[in-house]
Amino acid sequence: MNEALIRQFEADGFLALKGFLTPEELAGIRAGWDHFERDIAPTLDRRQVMYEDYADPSTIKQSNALALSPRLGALQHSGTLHDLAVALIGPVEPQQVEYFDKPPGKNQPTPAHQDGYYFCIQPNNACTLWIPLEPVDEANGALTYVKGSHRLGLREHNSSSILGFSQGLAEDPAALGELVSCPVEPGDVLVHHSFTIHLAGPNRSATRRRRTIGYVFFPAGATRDEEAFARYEAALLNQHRSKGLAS
Ligand SMILES: O=C(O)CCC(=O)C(=O)O
Repeated sequence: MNEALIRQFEADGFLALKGFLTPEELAGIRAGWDHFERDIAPTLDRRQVMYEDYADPSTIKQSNALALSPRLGALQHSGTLHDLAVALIGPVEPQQVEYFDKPPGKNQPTPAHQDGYYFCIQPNNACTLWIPLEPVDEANGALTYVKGSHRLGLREHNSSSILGFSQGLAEDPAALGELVSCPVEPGDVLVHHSFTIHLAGPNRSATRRRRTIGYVFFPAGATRDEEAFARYEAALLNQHRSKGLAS
């Protein structure tokens, strides 16, 4: 990874890497996703795989369990994604592999948030790599960053009603910095720091999905702030209870 990109990540808190994955790497990720969707997702519980409509599998929207698909899990530990994370934050402890979709016609935005609010770690110097499986633009919910917001530290969050995002930023993100929307194509990779504020609009298209995979890397040796994490988990459970996903 060239030094200029590392400096840019440090300055902006995110990177948009065009054509980062080879066609072979992308094909492997797609195959890993297909295996997860077809064979693994149906065996998981309602909190491990979330749907806009639990009666309709085509409305799958989110999961943190993609590492259960061996091809996806393997990429946490070696290869270009792992090496990218190491180049940006130093030695890593790979965490969950996530799925973010926005089924057409369901109209759910991604509330502005900092991943670090959910992670509750010290040092909170993690990164997420975001990998689109299809073109993502303004119509189907491009990811938008607040440039330089990783330097603002952890901000206040409130409970959100959006399934999959139990917490949203308490402030107006536009008041905190320049909003940079990042349209992407398959093969591109977005990376953000755990303090970088990000959000996405709803999928306004009638037909297109918006399938993306997120690799989370903590810095090696990070410790959990157990009190903050317990608060976060309680808020998450509350949201899931209010939606009938937990008792
Ligand atoms: O894909 C999205 O809408 C949200 C992604 C996200 O929050 C993340 O990758 O940390």
